[in-house]
Amino acid sequence: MTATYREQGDIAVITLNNPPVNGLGYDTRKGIVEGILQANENAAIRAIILAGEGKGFSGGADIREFNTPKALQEPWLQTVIQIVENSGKPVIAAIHGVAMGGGLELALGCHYRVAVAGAQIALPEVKLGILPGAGGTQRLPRILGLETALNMIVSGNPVMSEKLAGTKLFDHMITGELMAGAMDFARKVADVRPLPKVRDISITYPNADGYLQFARNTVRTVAGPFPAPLKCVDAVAAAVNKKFDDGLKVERDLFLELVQTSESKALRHAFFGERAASKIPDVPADTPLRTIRSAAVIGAGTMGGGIAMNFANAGIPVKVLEVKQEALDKGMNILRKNYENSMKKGKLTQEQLEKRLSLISGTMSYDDIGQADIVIEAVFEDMSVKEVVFKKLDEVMKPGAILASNTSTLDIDKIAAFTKRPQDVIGTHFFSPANVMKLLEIVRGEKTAKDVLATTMALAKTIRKTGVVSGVCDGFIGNRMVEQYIRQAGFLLEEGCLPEQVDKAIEKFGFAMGPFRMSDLAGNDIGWYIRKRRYVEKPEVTYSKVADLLCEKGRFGQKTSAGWYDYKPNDRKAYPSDEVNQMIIAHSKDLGIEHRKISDQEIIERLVYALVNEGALILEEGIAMKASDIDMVYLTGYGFPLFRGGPMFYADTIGLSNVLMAINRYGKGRHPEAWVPAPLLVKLAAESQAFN
Ligand code: 3H9
Repeated sequence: MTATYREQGDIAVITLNNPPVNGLGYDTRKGIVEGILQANENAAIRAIILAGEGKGFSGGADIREFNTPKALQEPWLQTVIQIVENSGKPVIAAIHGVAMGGGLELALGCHYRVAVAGAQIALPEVKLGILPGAGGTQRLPRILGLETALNMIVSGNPVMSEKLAGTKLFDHMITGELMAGAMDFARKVADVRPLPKVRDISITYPNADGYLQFARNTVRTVAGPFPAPLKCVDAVAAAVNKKFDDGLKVERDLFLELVQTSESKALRHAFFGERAASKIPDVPADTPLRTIRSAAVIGAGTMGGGIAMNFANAGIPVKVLEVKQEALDKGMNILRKNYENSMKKGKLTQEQLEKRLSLISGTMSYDDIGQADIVIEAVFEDMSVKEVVFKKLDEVMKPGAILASNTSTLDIDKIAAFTKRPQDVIGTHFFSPANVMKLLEIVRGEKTAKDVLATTMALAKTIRKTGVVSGVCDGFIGNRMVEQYIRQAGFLLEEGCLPEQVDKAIEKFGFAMGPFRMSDLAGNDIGWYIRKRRYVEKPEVTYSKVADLLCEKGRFGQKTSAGWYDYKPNDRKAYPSDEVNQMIIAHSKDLGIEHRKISDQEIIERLVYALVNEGALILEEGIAMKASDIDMVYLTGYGFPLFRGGPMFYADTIGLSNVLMAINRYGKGRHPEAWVPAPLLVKLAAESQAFN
């Protein structure tokens, strides 16, 4: 039973018991209704308490039921709330932990609410691309006022229960044990009539229409491609302008509309994808973890410094090692500047800045870092340099320390083999800027111990990253795929595009930045360095040579004020470059290619399907454990548009047979070798299946 009923003297207690967060799935909804009816039938019962078992009252509707028949199976949540509200005996919601979404809506349908401090109160539906669909948009403004309610509904952000003490939301704050306090309260109000109902409160706000118009304008500027935030305003407007039941109807219609949108499906995919990423089939959730109380980072460059900040931000002391005093001083200065910039933007107080800086210390001696629980190497991307570092780490680090490499492409197994403890070696691939980007690719070597993997995944959570496990291969999940994307971008230049056209098309699709602006930011020399290695190691892989020509001109990107675009001092804007465009056209002529007009659709398909096809190979090879892991890598590390749910999810929405058809069509173009369809894609398309 996911909702249990018991009687304690003259009080009935209905307890939601549907782990992990008491989601209001079909069985639970049915249980609540049965409990309310049973309590009403028993003349000895004077009041009913509704409470949650475990970590909270309720996290809301069971998201897993969405788009399944069960979600709409009666009793629907609105029906449940109606039955609660119409109960002849008072119903008291006893809240702890979380009251979110449908959970809060259920509480709003009760006649009274009591809570302990520390509970998160929210209507977070907007974050899932929907709106509160069980009366939340109608009842919250009645009880908290128009402005506070609208802010909560449009932002979806939680407010702590103690902050809401004194508002009409809570009739009583309980300082002791929740259930004892709720019992006392229930007995006090048991005979009060009429029963108070939130629906009966009227919303008073001077010039509400003006305020709603202002809210609409503000929300429009921040909602981007997501329809839900504006619909939230519409639903709240109905609370102001319509009778309660008519407002409920407006809300219900908007909810049903939003739940079907691809944006909402993508957001829900990302929500579950993030949680699924932390589950590793052969590493049980109860694997004992190693303790991480201190850290060290090798290299005080941009990456090393950013990585160190992550530890300091999480309150973990970290030592940064450099071989030269000058480099160390430079790195530590940049770190301080980064924190000072955050402070100037109001994101950090002086006290927090000092605290964080006090957790970071510099050293030039390996002996100083030997006692760290984890060390992350962030030195130059070259195997011989890694060899020197890891041999040294093997000498100095205490037994049991985790030895991690921030390599973005190199073989972790080879790196592990430089030590006598390969079981302690793992890849932790951060993304630049490492203190900002959410993604952490965690590379599991052949010999990486399970507890090292589990500890590193837990560490990712501690430092507020999305940890995604990748197997060992050149470039791991993210960079291996992006190579195909960049490759297509290069071929597009040869065939008729200019950098600006490619970037604009893919940015319109929703990417944060097109491939050429991205390369200019990262440094074109990095790709050049990798390609030079490829020309020797994998001569069969074809590339457009146009990027090499660019680098031969010293146009490495923003850092040299010239890359695919021109840059002006102190201005990050990319200005199309005549010199580069002429170079591209001349190169095509040399190859005997006549420039043709290429549509935005072709650009988007070639870039995105190149990702998808490589993603399918990565899945098939077991480098990624599941398709949603690939999506999480792209959503959190590569600026793939969130509202499209990641490359694999996007391919699913297009239909894999359509994707395959396009791939086969592009395979008839100039570079068939780049369009060999992944066998997994072919198989799934034939079976009308999806990746996710
Ligand atoms: C809604 O209510 C619609 C209504 O307005 C209208 C209906 C008609 N359902 O985050 P965690 C799972 S929409 C099912 O790691 P935490 C989650 O997948 C809903 N499952 O824990 C994970 O499972 P697993 C509005 C859910 O302690 C486990 O719980 N509500 C739901 O860090 C632990 O999750 C929301 O949007 C759910 N509603 O944080 C709340 N929620 O262990 C979304 C979570 O198998 N949830 N799970 O991987 C949250 O924000 C956080 O989960 C919460 C707990 C704060 C509750």
